[in-house]
Amino acid sequence: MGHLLSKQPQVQVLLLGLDNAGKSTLLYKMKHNVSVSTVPTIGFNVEMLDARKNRKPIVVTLWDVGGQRKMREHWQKYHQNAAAVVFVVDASDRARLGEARAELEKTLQSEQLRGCPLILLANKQDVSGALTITELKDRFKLRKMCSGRDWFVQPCSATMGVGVEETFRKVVQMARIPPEAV
Ligand code: G3D
Ligand code: MG
Repeated sequence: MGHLLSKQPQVQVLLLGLDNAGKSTLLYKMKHNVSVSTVPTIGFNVEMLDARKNRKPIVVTLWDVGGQRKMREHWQKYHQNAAAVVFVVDASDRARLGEARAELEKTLQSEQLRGCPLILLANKQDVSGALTITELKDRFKLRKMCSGRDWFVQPCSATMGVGVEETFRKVVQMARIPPEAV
């Protein structure tokens, strides 16, 4: 909890996506690959990870606010201070792609997330038949959906730990640091 008292700039990152996409698995993997402290909470998981951006130490707080329908109304509350959004998609679940796309579109339409960078994760790449990042980009019409913001699509397998470090590096690189925090 020392982080809360530290002078290091803190960035808030939202982990979003449908239930079963792999958000909690990813969060857990990031924590154990990159290390640091946990804050137990009710209704969602939070992890604070140390990182360096522009050679300065920062603290990245990752919010996994839950993908179940009843939790989705709470996403809005976490949008305000977001430095980046990580939207996790189960790339092996073709049946729910439309639902995932609709959820992402709705999320990006939030006024508070205007211009907020997006990292789209094509998760579960270890499952045969999973959509590639190119397929996902096309199916989501991502270029059009993301006009006016930075975006990046990362393949990963949260369970295998493949693409997880790359995701964290990308998050740190793309996160917007509030000017007053530097
Ligand atoms: P959520 O937090 O987005 O709801 P979870 O999703 O992290 O709870 O993961 C949902 C299920 O998907 C879990 O399976 C988890 O192990 C699995 N999963 C997550 N990431 C991957 C991945 O990269 N590959 C594969 N094959 N499975 C993954 P269970 O069976 O525990 O419900
Ligand atoms: Mg979860």
